[in-house]
Amino acid sequence: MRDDFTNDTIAAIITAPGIGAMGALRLSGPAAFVAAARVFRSKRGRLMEELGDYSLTYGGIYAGDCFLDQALLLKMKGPHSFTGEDVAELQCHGGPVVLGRLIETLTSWPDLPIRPAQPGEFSQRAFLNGKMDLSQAEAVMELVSASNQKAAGLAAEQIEGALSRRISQIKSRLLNLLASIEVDVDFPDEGLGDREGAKGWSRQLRQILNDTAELLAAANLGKIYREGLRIVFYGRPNAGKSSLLNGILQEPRAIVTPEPGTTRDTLEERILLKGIPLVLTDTAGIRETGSQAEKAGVDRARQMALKADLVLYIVDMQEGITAEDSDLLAELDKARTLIVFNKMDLIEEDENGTMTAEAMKEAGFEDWQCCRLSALDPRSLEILAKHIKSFFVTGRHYRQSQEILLNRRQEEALLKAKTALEAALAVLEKGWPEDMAAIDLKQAWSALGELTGETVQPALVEEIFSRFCLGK
Ligand SMILES: Nc1nc2c(ncn2[C@@H]2O[C@H](COP(=O)(O)OP(=O)(O)OP(=O)(O)O)[C@@H](O)[C@H]2O)c(=O)[nH]1
Ligand SMILES: [Mg+2]
Repeated sequence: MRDDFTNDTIAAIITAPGIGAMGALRLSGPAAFVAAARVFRSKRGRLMEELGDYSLTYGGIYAGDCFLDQALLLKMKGPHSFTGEDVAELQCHGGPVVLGRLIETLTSWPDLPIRPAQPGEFSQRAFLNGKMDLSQAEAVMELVSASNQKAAGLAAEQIEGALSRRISQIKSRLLNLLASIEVDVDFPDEGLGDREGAKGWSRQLRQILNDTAELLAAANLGKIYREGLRIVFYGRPNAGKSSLLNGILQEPRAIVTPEPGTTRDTLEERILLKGIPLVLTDTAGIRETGSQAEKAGVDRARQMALKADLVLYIVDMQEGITAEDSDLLAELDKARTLIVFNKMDLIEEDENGTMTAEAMKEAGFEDWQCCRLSALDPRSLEILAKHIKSFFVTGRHYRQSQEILLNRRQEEALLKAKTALEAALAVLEKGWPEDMAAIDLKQAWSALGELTGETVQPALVEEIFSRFCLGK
């Protein structure tokens, strides 16, 4: 972190480059108002000191005596500003020339050094001045880069402090526990450390651990909104996997032929289905084969199925659930699999319900999720969408909980906290000395602090904010 942090004033264009209805430039730091006064003249000739601490003033911007544009000056006095410092924002017509001249002028005075801001520097100052914690600052980036409404909504909640509140609840309970253990280590004669005490600690710790695990589960759900639900089309050759993929995409993306073994490689496509972002992967039909290319495809398909959030196991209903299907299904996780009976158009309508039910029962999969459709029928899309949505949203398979968004850094910190809490619990339950548990609990505390930024290293803070865009 720079030593001159509290002394220097920074400036940057905060609107996207190019031509737009509006362009804006932000100044933050102790000299923000003095600098703004040198380039801005109010229409009514009012001086900067005469303007309210939180005010909007109409006027013009100048480079020396050269009039550049009409503008609005937004004045916000620290600490009640975005960065916590004095902030002046100049809003004018959007265009690269005027704003370019303005920033040049602002950074050209030897007697009033104003520095161009680095990417993310305004947000970094907001963080360092305690205006928001790290998880909130990072959520700002999530919000601007969100690809769908839900992800944007989750990011917005995080900016409002949803994640911070949950973390701080866990932390305060952890601190209580840690304090009572430490008291006991320091003053063993006070009699707190009897067997009852240790049991109470374990109970409290289990609760803290539960909450942490729940937060991680909620993060998994949030991750799906950010990165998409990974759905893999899986099954034997010719079942209709590629046909169904094409049906959902409403375009002939994958090659379909009546020949088994048509698809060799995996094929990935993204789509937004009823507001849920999906990453669809078509795979090679699973069978024993002499062809090297097909074999490689089959291996890939199996790997994809293992990594999927949801496997659509496609069954060719002309053949029903075969022994091979049973073997393949047995390798899958029931909670993450939807059996799709395909080619129902080839089955008599009045028979289809009983046929699929019987097939499931015979094969021993009667309690698995299933649906019936025909990949060639456009109405199938509705059926499938309904199942995917119910799988995803009603939380039959994922526990319904308030989703949160975590980036990789945050997820790692949370996992680290959980591992440390588990280690502490093991110590307490085995009746080992409690100061050993205290070491683990302190580690958990520090890992949780990394999420909100209290225990994070300054270098990491620099690194995180440098990923922000210029002007943020
Ligand atoms: N009648 C009917 N035919 C279908 C249906 N779905 C797929 N087919 C046909 O079944 C054949 C195989 O379809 P594909 O989509 O290539 O099957 P696949 O599972 O991708 O096959 P591989 O890539 O070889 O593993 C094609 O001739 C499709 O037209 C369906 O619902 N009804
Ligand atoms: Mg195929």
